Amino acid sequence: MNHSDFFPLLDEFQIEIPSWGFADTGTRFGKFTQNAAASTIEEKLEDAGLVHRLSGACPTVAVHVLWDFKAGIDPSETARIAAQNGVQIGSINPNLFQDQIYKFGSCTSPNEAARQEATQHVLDCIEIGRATGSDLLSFWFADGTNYPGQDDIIARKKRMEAALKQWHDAMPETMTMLVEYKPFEPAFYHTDIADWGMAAYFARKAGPRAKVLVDTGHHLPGANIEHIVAFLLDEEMLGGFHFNDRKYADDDLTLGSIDPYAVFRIFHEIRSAADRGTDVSKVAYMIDQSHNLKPKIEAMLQTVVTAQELYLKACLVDREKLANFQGKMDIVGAEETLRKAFYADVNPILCAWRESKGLPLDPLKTLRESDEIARREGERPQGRAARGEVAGGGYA
Ligand code: AFD
Ligand code: MN
Ligand code: MN
Repeated sequence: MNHSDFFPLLDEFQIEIPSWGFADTGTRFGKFTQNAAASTIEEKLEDAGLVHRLSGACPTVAVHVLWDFKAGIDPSETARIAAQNGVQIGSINPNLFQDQIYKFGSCTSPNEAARQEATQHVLDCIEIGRATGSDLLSFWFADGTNYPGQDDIIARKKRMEAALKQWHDAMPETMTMLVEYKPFEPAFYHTDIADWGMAAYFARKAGPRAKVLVDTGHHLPGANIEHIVAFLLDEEMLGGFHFNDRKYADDDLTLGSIDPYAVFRIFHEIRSAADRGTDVSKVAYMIDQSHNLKPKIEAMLQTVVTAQELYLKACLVDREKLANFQGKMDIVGAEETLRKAFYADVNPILCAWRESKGLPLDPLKTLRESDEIARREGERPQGRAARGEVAGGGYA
C-alpha cells in the first residue's frame, strides 16, 4: 500500500482534547503550578488551538462545566472564542463530584437535595450543549461509599437508573450520553458505576442514545481492556474513550508511556470491528489527562502523536493473514502478524500525511523550538496577578 492509502484513516482519527488538561492540577498530596499553565477558558482554548494547529488531529475541546462556564457567561460566547482559535467545543462534562452537597453522592445520594441539584446541573449542562452545538454529554460519577454498610447499594443502583433515564430523555435527539466507569477513587469501598458491565447496563436502561465511555486508566490491574472494547463494539455500546496510561491506578499518565502495546491492541480491535462491518465512525476518541509534572501543552501533544502512531500501526495489521493463522490454530503465526505491525515504523506515513496537510513533520520538535511556551510563561503569571488569582485554578 502507498502512504496516501492511509491518509483517510488518519483524517478520520480525530482526538478530542480536554480543557482541563491545560490547567494546573495536582494530586491529593499537592499541586505543582506551572507559569505557562492556562487558568481561563480563553487560555485553555488558545492552548487547544495550538495543539490542533501542530497536530491537525484535534478539532474539538472537551469542557468541564463547573470550571469552564462561569455563571452569567453566554455559552455561545465560549463557542465563538473556540472558533477564533480554530477549534470547536466538544463533549460537555457535568461536574457531579466537587460541590459539598455531593458528599454522599450525586444522583445516587440518600440526600434528596443532592439528587435534585444533580438533575438541575445536568439540565443546565444540556442547555449549554445546545448553545455550543455539542452532541456529547459525558458523565463520570464519583458516587459510591467508603465503608461496608454505609448505604444501600441497590437503592443507589435504582437512583442511578432513574436519573440516567430522566436525563437521557431530556437530551435533544442529536445528543448522545456517555457513561464512564471507574472501579474506585474517590469512593474506596464501592463505586456505583464500577465497571464496564454496570456502565453498559445503565446505558442500555437509559435509552438508545446512551453508550459506554472507556477511560483507559479506569481498570483494575490486569484487566484486558481490548477484550472489553471488542465486546462493547460488537454490542454497539462503545461510545468512546478517555485516553491516558496507568501503572497502578487512575494515574492519568501520558497515553502509551507505560504500555504502548496495550493501546495498539485496543486500536487493533477497533480496526477488526471496522473490517467486520461495525460502524466505528461514531467512536469518540478523547484524551483525559492533566499532568501534575509534565508541561501541559507538550504532554497533550505527546499523547496526540502517540495515539496517531499506535492507531496507524493497528491499521497495518494484515487481518486476512491473521484470520488465516487463527483458522489454522497457528498461534505464533497469528501473534507474529500483530507484532509485525506493532514494530513497524509508521513515521514515514505520518510525515507524508502531515506534509500533505501542510503540518509540521515533527509537531513536538516544532513546539519546543517555538516561543509559544516562553510567551505563555511570561504573560500568564501577570494575567493571573492582574485578575487577583493565585496559580492553580481548574482541577481540585
Ligand atoms: C477524573 C475522573 C474521570 C473523569 C475526569 C474528568 O477519574 O476520569 O473523566 O476526571 O472529569 O480523571
Ligand atoms: Mn475519564
Ligand atoms: Mn480518571
